[in-house]
Amino acid sequence: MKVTALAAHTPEAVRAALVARGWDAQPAWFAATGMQPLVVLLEDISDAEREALVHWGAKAGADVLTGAGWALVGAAASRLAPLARPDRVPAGLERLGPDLGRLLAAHAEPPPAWEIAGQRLALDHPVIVGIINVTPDSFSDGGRFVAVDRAIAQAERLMADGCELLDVGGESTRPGATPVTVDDEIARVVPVIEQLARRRLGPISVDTRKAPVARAAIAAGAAVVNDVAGLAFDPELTPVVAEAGVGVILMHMRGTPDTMDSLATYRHVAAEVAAELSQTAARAEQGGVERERIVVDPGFGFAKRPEQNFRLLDELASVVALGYPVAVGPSRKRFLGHATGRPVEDRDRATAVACALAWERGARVFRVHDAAVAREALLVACATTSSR
Ligand code: PMM
Repeated sequence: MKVTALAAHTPEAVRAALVARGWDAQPAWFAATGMQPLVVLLEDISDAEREALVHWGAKAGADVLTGAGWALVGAAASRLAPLARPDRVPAGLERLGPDLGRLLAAHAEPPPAWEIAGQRLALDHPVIVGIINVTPDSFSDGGRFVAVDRAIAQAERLMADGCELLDVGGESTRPGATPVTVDDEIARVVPVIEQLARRRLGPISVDTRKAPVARAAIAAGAAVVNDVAGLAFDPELTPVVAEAGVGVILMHMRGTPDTMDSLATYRHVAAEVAAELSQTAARAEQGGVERERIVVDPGFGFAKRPEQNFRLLDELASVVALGYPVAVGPSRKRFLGHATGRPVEDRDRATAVACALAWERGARVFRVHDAAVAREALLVACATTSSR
């Protein structure tokens, strides 16, 4: 007899073993994803549901750990599937169906594309978003055209380096940053967006929390609104996004940039960020934003301490399992400096590694300052995981 361990973190290993033994590609893929081990955390469950789960787990050969109000269930995806089917679910576990069904569907078939205004971005490869920050000093009288020229030059470089979206921002979201008025923010970003659109550089995203800024940016040609507040800062922003039919990035944070550091209190950061993002996305959909236009982002550095950012990156699967495409923005952030000891101007290699790790864990959209270095890392990561 010959015994070989297969990689368990990817269905590719089982698929390859089956194809090597004559299976057709499609059934081999379905069988392989079905064999993938999954672990789900169930919360707010009753004693009766706990009992029913333990009973089911013993029969189905699934691992079930429970405590008051919660259960952890570990099993192959194919074993969990009956729990999500109304005709197969054991008595007493009916409440599990909808959420578990969504999770299993996202696992088997991740979203293939992201719909932004007038265009769809395919997600079978890394989508790189280039950062264009329109800095305050560029706003002083007479400096405005210099600022626009500088932004255009930066945009040309980012597009040449492989970006598929340009994210223009006019408000610093660092703690303690001077607040920017709506008029100032519009005056910073709109001339840049107009010039980008005129030169057909883009598509363009606007990094803002404010409805009037988003409205002006969309009128100037923006196809995406990237909101670090997940549409929670300005209640008027949801209808603007919904009515314009633009794409949206819903980022996770707690509080505001000034209060967020004191809110970095988690018992299990990945599970809590995923749960909070799930509510954010549900609110956006209730507000009329189409599901296909939504991307979620764990918000590295926003209300997270360095070690929490690393846990979140490692456990990104919890966010990916929500079923929306996932964006990440680790670029040059402090937590990378924590691990490498490098200053902010020397963190592009660390950024590229973080992006590659995030791709491997399911992220598809990457917001970076230096696209060339990140792209190389992502090309290697993508080539590694996409053998089919
Ligand atoms: N980070 C910053 C600003 N905007 N948007 C998204 N979607 N995700 C991020 O992580 C993010 C963001 C802060 O970084 P910067 O000041 O370097 O732009």
